[in-house]
Amino acid sequence: MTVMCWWAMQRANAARGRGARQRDWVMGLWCRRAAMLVGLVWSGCCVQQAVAAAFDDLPLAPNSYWNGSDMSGGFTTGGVFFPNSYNPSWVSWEGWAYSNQTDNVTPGWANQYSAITGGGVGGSANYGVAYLSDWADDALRRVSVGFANGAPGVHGFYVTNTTYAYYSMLNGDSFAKKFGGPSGTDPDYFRLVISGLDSAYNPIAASPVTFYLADFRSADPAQDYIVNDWRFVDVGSLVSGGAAYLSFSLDSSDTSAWGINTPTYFAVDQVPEPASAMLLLAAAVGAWFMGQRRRSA
Ligand SMILES: [Ca+2]
Ligand SMILES: [Ca+2]
Repeated sequence: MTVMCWWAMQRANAARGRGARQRDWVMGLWCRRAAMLVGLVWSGCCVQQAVAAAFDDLPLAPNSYWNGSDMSGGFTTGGVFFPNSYNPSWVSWEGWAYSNQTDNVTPGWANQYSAITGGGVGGSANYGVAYLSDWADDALRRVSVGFANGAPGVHGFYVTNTTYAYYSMLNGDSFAKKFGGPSGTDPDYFRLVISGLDSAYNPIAASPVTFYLADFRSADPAQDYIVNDWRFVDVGSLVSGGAAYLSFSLDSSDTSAWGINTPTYFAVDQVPEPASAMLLLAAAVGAWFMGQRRRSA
């Protein structure tokens, strides 16, 4: 809109010499209103950006992680609380951790805090790591939405596989199968299911959002994949549907009597949402245009 406006003003300026001052004035008024509207929308989206959980506001030594061993029960980034349960007897944890580890080549549980991307979204150091087994408490699955529930538009976050889960699915390990099986044709999948909950933790009407961290269901082997980059997951339908919390669970085609065999981990990160980047650009063009107008007035 602002770009169109700028183009129209250039046309009007070119026509100024031919006595188009009236049209120029009307267009200027319209453009000021357009720029103001963009500014308002932009400031609205910045409020949402400010609460985006990017994990980079959390202190972390190089090549390390936080897994709840301080028994604090969770952490907050960008105003969003991520619950954690740590068991000192077993030296084990569940729920949400955060990490800046970069090892995307070493398979196995000992490398459970690394994302397969080797870092956070957009070159950022920190990212979140979730470990949610079949038996994880509901309270450990829930994360507050982080912006006003009912807000329309594109809302979401970035997700990828952990190095541990990625290589387990790619090659198989002592617990889990190689995805596709020996023939490569087994229709395996590993997916994240995100449900919207209201403030009393009841499911909202909007359908859960499903994201495939690996999908071998296609009959065409070329379509089979295991995610190894950051992918945006749009949960706008849950936010606009009134979700106060998002509840995360994992689902795999590879299960046994003890539950999911695939390592039940995923990595998560956040950056300004795609719609915000477009609005930021529009606002910058609008601001430049207003400056031009003031100079020429
Ligand atoms: Ca980050
Ligand atoms: Ca397949």
